[in-house]
Amino acid sequence: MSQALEIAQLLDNAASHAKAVQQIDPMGELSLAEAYAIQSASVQRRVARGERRVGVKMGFTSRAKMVQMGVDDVIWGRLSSGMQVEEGTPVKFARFVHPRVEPELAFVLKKALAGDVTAVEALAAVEAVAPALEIIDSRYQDFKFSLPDVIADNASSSGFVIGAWSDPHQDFSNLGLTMSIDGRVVQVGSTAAILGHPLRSLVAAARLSAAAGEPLQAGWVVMAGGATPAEWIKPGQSISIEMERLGTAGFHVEE
Ligand code: OOG
Ligand code: MG
Repeated sequence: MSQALEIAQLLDNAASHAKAVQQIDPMGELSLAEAYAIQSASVQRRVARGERRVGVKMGFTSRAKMVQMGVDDVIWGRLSSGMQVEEGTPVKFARFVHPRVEPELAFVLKKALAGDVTAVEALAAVEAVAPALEIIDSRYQDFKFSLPDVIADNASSSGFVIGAWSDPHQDFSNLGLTMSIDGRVVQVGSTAAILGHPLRSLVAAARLSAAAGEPLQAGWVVMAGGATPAEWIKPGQSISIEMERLGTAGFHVEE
């Protein structure tokens, strides 16, 4: 087995058994191409077990997230069907290593979208937008990683929850949002924190995924990235996002 496949297996096992592993590249020596090859191989293992690819997530698209995690490059990850959490349903805490949650905006596409597209072209491919929560769960001890580490670990992807879909032909460039845990507001922000406009995140997703030979497909979801720092999740908690005009999304963490 090649070293990339071995690392992919290590990280995939860490995710399936909810058990942390040591950083694979603490000094950040791997190239980004090598790190993405590991990511691809680890998601391939999920697909081989019967999961489907359902979209893409963007990471570090806000200053808040870059500062919180000490990383300053936009990254992307692959979403699979096993990561989708139905809105309002319970998620078992035992499925995670040390989960965090962050407020995002989600797109669903009505058309494929690939390569160097303008924001106008990107919008024309969007079927709908929705408030969303991402559950991130780094497979590395203490949630600490270098840039290649987190890329290899599928950008900490673990779960995502999407609220009701809305018409994208409205101004969603600066929608106020709050994230609450057990009814208490823990983060306040705006969709403008996502690269100044969440559409820019979709433009980046179209470019990066096409460059990797996996262009965005009709029906795929694109998670635009956290608008605020992430918060730790504990068993028994209920988490929700409320977004101006677009509404809410939430889930409950089961003991
Ligand atoms: C990496 C994933 C970043 C986002 O929305 O910025 C991310 C992490 O913070 O563990 O999902
Ligand atoms: Mg995220």
